[in-house]
Amino acid sequence: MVSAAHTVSTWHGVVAHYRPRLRINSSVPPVTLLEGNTPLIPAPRLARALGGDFELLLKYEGVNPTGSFKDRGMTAAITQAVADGAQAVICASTGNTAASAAAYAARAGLACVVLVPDGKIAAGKLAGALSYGAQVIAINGNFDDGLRMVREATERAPIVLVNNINPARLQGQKTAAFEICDALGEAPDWLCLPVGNAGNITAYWMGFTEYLEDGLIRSRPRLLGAQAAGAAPIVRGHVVEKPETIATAIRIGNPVRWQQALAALSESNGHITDVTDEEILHWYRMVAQTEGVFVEPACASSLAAIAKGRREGWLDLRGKRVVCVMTGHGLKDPDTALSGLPAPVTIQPQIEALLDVLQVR
Ligand code: AN7
Repeated sequence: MVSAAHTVSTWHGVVAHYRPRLRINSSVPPVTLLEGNTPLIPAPRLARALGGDFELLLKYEGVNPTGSFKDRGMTAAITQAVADGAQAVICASTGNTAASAAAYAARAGLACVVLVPDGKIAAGKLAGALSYGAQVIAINGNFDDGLRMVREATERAPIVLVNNINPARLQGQKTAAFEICDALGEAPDWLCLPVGNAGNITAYWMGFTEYLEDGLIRSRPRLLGAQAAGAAPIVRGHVVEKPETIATAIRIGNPVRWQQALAALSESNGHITDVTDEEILHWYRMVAQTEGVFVEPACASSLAAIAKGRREGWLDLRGKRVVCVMTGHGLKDPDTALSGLPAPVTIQPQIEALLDVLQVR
């Protein structure tokens, strides 16, 4: 006989699973939506499109509860906020952090305020933040302006900052590195990911480093970071005052974790490079059409970076195992998904009409 308990997931979220490794105040039960434990999907067809002769795996973070990797950091940050007795949280966001903060705050019964760049946030992210009941404030400015404002707000009002300046966020996000190592039994040769505020690259590096120090892996991966050409402060070496890219998630001109990202890149003997919106859009379509993995545009920057590195000859992946982090779900940004693709053909509900338009090769 199957008892009811057997029908319930044995996964209790990243804070419960990795609690001894997380340096957060977790004196209360975790505020969780059972985030994490995301799939590491082999992508052989995409690897062939990228030149073949290496193994490619996609860490599909889009299947987290609010559709992005931000949930890993948010379960940690909101758990700590509750443990610390907070009543309200605030963040600036290009969208995913806003949706995630709103969801975890709702779950914890906290008030949540999010600042987003007016008109430059993907529809699914705005829909999420509003649906979870956050106070959403659109500013006539970009993410960097919003961050400056929320930092100051937390000094003047009793409200906790949940941007990745908050160390608990990185503590939660480093669990993605743990999961990859737990799944593979070792670290991959390369880890590729988009870089916006540079919290995620910093958190991954922290995770791999801690597993190395504890003898759970023998080596750490090399890091390949990707920025959008119009929003590439780390690649250029200076703040970008007016960042622009189709990949609105990484439309950031002055990353908070800039120095830590540089340290991680240099310690890992890695690379950071910039890719154009055209390249991003190309690989955005490719990952969906070759592997059935629908991601938001920012994610495709890591694939575009691989293509660029191989084309220009500075990235040798022969025989290597590469993990690309697909940080957010494609449904977050339906407008970009639909633009540039033909609308469906409309036909009469008759078989002849269907046979006329069938495109089976
Ligand atoms: C899908 O939500 O900054 O380098 O405010 O949504 O850690 O900033 C989002 C960033 C990559 C970059 N991929 O990560 C926000 C925000 C997706 C993202 C990044 C973001 P970081």
